[in-house]
Amino acid sequence: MNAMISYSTEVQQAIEGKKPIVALESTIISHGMPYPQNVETARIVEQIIRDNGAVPATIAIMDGKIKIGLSEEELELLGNTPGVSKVSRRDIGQVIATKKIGATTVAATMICAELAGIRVFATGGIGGVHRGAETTMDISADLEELSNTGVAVVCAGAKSILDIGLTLEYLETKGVPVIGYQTDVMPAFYTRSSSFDLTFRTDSAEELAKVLKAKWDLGIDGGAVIANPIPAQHALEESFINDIIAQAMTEAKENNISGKEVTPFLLGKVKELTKGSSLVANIELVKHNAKVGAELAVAYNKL
Ligand code: PSU
Ligand code: MN
Repeated sequence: MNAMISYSTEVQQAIEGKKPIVALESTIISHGMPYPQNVETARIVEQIIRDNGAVPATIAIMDGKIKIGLSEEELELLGNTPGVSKVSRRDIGQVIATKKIGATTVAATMICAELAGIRVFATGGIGGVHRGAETTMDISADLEELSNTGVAVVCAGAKSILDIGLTLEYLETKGVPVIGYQTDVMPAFYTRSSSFDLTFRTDSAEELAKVLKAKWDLGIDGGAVIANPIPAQHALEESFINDIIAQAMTEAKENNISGKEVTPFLLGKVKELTKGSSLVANIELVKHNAKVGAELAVAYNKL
């Protein structure tokens, strides 16, 4: 095995025992939620995956290694150390070589999961094409990764800080299936729906697993987006959240936020402006994605 990859005992045993595994990202912990809710949520999400018959593998970079599966102390370090690096594809070599603490984005987590042979990954939301990208060219590396790397990402869609329509266009061009899980339309993270129809819907983890197996067995590389809407009782009111997103975007512009800071800035502002109600919604949708991710990993493992 690669000397730059280190597995937790739990994940190592799961690999040896051919058990279903669900990858989890760490940028959501370091940059997506405040302490201590970030670490608490990470622990709860791992337990949900165990309770649904799979093994969680939270991924991060520490001590010059890719860690597949984190200890309690490592989770705490990630969630409560100032200056943890946000690591996407371009940053991996640098953060390993300089032995910094790195939190992996969707893109980097997909890369690490594939290296570890893990096919299913659960998170909150993917990055995408930002609103105004026709001038800023701000398009998340997550989309390119979904095109190239063979991991299915269970998420609640893309936040409307992004241009959801352009994000779907980009994914279509890159050949990435976007599969609605018990939905016909693309969910918008805090809300269950958007105005964008999806071309394919599945209603069970077993069906989803078959779709992925058919694609990969044919040698059609690349990932898939499994779009799983936030549970209805936790969804936010659409006009409320849209006004807040608009304000967050104005503030990002006024503060000249650019590059990798854009997404964390917008996420933080939305949380502040909703007085925390967005955080509750965020936690609940991640928990739901973890459950569906575990069910998918179990079903895929049986095929
Ligand atoms: N969207 C969310 N929560 C998040 C992120 C996105 O609702 O935590 C994080 C994920 O790690 C995602 C990254 O991969 O932001 C995308 O950042 P960028 O737009 O800079 O590629
Ligand atoms: Mn960007």
